[in-house]
Amino acid sequence: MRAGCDLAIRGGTLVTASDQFRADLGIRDGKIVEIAAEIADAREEIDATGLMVLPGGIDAHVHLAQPTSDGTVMADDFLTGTRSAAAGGNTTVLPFALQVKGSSLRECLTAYHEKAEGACYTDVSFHLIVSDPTPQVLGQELPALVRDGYSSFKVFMTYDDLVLNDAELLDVFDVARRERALVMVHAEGHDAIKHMTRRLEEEGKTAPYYHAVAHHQIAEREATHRAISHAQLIDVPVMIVHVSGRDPMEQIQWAKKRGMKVFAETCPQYIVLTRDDLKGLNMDFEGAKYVCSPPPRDTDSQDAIWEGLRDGTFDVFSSDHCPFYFEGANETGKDNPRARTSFKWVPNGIPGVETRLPILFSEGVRKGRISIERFVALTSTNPAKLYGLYPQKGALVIGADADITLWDPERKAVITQASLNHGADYTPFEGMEIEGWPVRTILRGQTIAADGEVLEQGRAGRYLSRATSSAW
Ligand code: DUC
Ligand code: ZN
Ligand code: ZN
Repeated sequence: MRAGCDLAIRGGTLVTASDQFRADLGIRDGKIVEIAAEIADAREEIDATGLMVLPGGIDAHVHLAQPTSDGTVMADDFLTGTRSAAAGGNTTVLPFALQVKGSSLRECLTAYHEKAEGACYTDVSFHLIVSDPTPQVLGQELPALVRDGYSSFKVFMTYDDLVLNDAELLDVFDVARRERALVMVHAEGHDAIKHMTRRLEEEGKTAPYYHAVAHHQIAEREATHRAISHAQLIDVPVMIVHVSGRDPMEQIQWAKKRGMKVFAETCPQYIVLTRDDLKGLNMDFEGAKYVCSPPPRDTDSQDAIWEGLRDGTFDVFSSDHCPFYFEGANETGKDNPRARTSFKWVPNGIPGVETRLPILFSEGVRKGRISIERFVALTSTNPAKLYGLYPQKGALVIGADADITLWDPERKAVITQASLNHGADYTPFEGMEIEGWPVRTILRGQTIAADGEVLEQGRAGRYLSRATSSAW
């Protein structure tokens, strides 16, 4: 006799990256085992009438408990960061294990695993950040790590402590080609940013707003094209992350039109913030709350990003959750004495793992800019495919992990710091009115968050070893 389900989700509308339909969904032993018009027997059930049943959100770009060059402490560790992710409808997050220059990648990775062990509400898997591509790293560590399931890594074209020069980028791309890994590129031109920063400082333009001038869209466009050209030369797929505006996006369209395997990610800050937010109330320090790299641009770029989200220029929509305190104890926040002397000392990054899905749903689906299927593709199915987790994750199919977000498309909410679970002491999206909200997050069949409350017994997140990216 066929075993019954542990849990049946009844009466909802299932939504995938390509389809939506009314069905019940049955779960046994943490897996989806049945999708049918009606499921007969189940030990427990959830009434999902009026709700959408989505594959759990996968946030493929978050920073948690990451070491910084100046000792600034991040506002989220794995405990608070994944708690916030779960409340926001996510079942998997992919943070970065950063190689500190002079250290081995393996060493940094081991330390990072120790931080995550037993602390996660969602499943997690790590991208690597390669900051020191020594012959040992390129020849031995990186190939071995890709084979161990770390199938993606990020490289930076800016930041003193992270930047790789063109020769180093090409070397890393070579390894990615040999090992069939996916390289994520932070594309901003280092020298252009440094030049602009020096000039602005000489002119006394040191307020947070000038971060957006120094990190000019032209510097992002140039670096994006350079990364694409290097990838073309080596014949390797690349993912351009956190694309902020029209100019870099056009470079991606240029490459895609030519059939290159160039993939792209954008984030909430590029559709709902602009560089004017960095002005604060009156060019004051409040603007530091919005300092991130690349910075938000203008309304023309917002329009372009929406076009790109609709037409497939963008493959992935992530938060780039990189949380710092605004105040923070002992000068650990954005508002610290050195940052008051120049924007270049303001920690770059904003929190957003909990608000990513509501913002895209509300601004995108509710306002008719993207379909609900596209929403699922951008926030769950595509990241699962591109980062080697599909179909275990990102899919409502028999045999997949029962990672599910129940979504109320009608629920109205206002984003406020008080209502969020992250560790930061502010949200850059304060006061945003939202329509549509995740009302229950289910990880491998177990409810981990419901109505904004994260369940302590839901701290069941596991580490995921990943397969080769679909980019190959
Ligand atoms: N790059 C990121 O990916 N996140 C935050 C800051 C940065 O420069
Ligand atoms: Zn980056
Ligand atoms: Zn980031």
